[in-house]
Amino acid sequence: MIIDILTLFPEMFVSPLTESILKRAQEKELVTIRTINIRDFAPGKHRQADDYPYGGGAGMVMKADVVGAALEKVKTEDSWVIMMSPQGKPLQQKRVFELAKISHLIILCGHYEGIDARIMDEIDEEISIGDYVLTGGELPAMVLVDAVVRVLPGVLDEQSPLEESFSNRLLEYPQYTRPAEYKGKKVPEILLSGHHENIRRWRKKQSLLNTLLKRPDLLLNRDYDLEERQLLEEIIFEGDLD
Ligand code: 4G3
Repeated sequence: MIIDILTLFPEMFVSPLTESILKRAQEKELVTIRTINIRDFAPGKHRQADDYPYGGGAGMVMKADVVGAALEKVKTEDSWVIMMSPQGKPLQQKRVFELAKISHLIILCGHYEGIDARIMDEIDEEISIGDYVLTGGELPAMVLVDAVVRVLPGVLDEQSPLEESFSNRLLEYPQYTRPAEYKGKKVPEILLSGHHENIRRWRKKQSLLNTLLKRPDLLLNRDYDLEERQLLEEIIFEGDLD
């Protein structure tokens, strides 16, 4: 997969892309991530990439001709062009898995009050990372890149992204590591039992309980297998829900 990020601030991406899992994924050539400076496509000695809005008002608008020239430079037959925007469809894990199958993603980061509206014909999809406004699309682009790259085959050592929270649409069960006791709190005994089937069932129940308490909306419009029905019944009749 190739990801091209079009931005006025390529320096913002340096450390997120050169640390930890995103760094390893690039070293293993599972993904090529490039940043393209939109300002490089601004003509003249001033390299002006933004201008005052027609009709007046606060802030600046990114110029369609400059952004358009940058897009034309990187676009190919296989490109899918995404713009990070508060007006986009809110990103969910399901869309992350779909985007991970595309060979060439181009991510356009708007800044200021946005980009000249005439660029919209050249955009395939607007994506939002949530209902709030940031100073630019760079942080949202990093969120999107991180979410997509982590589900590419070979990026994580385990096959965990397939059976995790939000892909089976339940929150995660609690995790514990050493020490066996912290501030008087012991690790649940079942995790030390070595009984893998009991542990699996306990974790599933904890996931259901966690989801019921923290994100009950995720339990609606979901299919339940027999075990999940039994576990939910146990949870309800044990009654320690508070
Ligand atoms: C307005 C994305 C602002 C128009 C971008 C870009 C939040 C998100 C911006 C535009 C952003 C988000 C830049 N803020 N919720 N700011 O994903 O095209």
